[in-house]
Amino acid sequence: MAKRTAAKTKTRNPKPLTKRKAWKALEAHYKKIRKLHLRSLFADDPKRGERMTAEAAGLFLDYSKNRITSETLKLLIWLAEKSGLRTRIDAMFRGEKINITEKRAVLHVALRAPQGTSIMVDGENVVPQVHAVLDKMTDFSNRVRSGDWKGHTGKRIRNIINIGIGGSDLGPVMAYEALKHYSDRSLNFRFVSNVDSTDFAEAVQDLEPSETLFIVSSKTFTTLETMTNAHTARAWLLNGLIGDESAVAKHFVAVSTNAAEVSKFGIDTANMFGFWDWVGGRYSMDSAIGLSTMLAIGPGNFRSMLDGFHQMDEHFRTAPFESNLPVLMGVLGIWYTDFFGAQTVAILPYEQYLKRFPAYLQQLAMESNGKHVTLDGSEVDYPTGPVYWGEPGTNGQHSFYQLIHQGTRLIPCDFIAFGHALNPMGRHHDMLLANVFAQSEALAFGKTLEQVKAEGTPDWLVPHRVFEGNRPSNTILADRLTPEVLGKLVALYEHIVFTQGTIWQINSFDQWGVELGKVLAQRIIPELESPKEQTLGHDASTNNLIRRYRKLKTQE
Ligand code: G6Q
Repeated sequence: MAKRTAAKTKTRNPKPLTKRKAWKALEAHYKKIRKLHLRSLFADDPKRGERMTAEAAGLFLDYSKNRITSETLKLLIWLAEKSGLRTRIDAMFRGEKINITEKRAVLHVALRAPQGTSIMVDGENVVPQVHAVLDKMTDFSNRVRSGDWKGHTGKRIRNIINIGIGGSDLGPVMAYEALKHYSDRSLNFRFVSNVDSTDFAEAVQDLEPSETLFIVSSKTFTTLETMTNAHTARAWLLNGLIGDESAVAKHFVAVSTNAAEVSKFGIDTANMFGFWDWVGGRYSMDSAIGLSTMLAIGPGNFRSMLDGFHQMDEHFRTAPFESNLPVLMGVLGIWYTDFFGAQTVAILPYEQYLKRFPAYLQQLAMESNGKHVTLDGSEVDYPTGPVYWGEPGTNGQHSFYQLIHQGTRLIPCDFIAFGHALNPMGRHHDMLLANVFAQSEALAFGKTLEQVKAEGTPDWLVPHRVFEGNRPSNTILADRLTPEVLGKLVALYEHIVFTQGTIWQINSFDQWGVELGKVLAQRIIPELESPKEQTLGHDASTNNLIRRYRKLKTQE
């Protein structure tokens, strides 16, 4: 990889998106082809199913079941080019401060940059720092996994609890579930995020404090939920170990950027794993925030996950847009969101281990692209980030797929499937894959009135059994779910989000909505807890709810 140095690139986009020639051309094109059915698109081009595919770093993408023609794709790619996507990709990889509202670089790609490469931030190469933290995590993980690291009473650590929320929780939970097959089964992993005390109570109810290690994961180390849970964890530990404060050192480690707060909490900063302000929370699962992942799957597997991320980064950075997976999927998302008016995207992994993947992508995409002003602060006049949701197949088929097939909304779907099961048994995997292929086929082609009639369906029932079809989907196929493949998949979606954020001209890297929630709750806490009723300055509804809660609290 070439040495990259920060230089000033214009991040503001001078021409409003909807005034671009490419946008106007897409509007006109949409009017022409919006009624075209996938049935005729496939009938007119027998090679479409092979032609509209792309492959990179072992991920195969079939995008032929989208409501597009070759012309659509050309126009969408033109739009991406004219939106300065290439320049912005380069700016990100060079370490420029493209997160303009927080004046920060956006360098999750540096977290997986191989040793010996160079990415400069404020005149300093950050890659050696990344590897120093990785080495420290490796050493710690090896000590815990081998039993060398002992608890305060000399017992081996058996339970590891990650305390964190949002970006400091969803990645670790998703990766633990996704890679459970590769995890050390002699260790128990739990994740506490919610400030609801049930989360903590259930996580520890069958655990022995002397065998339990807490990882307090918080970039800021000031987040209400995490700090409340961390203090409760400390009290639980000390209570279990009969109050010896020195036990904290053996049972608590921290992952944070805030050394001062970590040591204030009582954690030795020697047991702190750092990261940097240029790693956004939702882009941090491959930083030290992934310490629980490394403890579960081991340092070797963690590094192959990083390698997977890096392979997708390099593909995104260098491949022509026409065959660039994140760009293709990104522009297709723009096509449905901004031209067809689709409001959601369904993520449908046909792999049980990916059961938390939709929830993870929900934060990645919705916190990043849930924005209504452009980089220069003007209100957008087009829809931005859609709602992400989903469940693993085949379970979803027996619940919400009905609405995707026959409802009144257009819901583009991403199907994710693998050539091999990690726990092969009999015919299960063939059945699983038969279902994924059958679903995308049925969504695209449906069932016509004539077909339903020909089946001998009574006339009154015919309309109910007709499937309009023309429901778009992507299918991603990979060999099997490994740490490396997980890295590729996550990086793929990170860069889809980046592609779309760039075209929408928004800042995908701040989260003022999340910050607002953090501040507002702090204001109400004393109003709920003060012994004397306070003068409340909220709206009438909030004031009333606060008063009612105070009354409820006093009743048995
Ligand atoms: C992610 C967000 C948010 C954040 C949490 C936890 O991009 O910024 O989800 O990760 O609010 O923040 P801390 O790690 O600072 O506790």
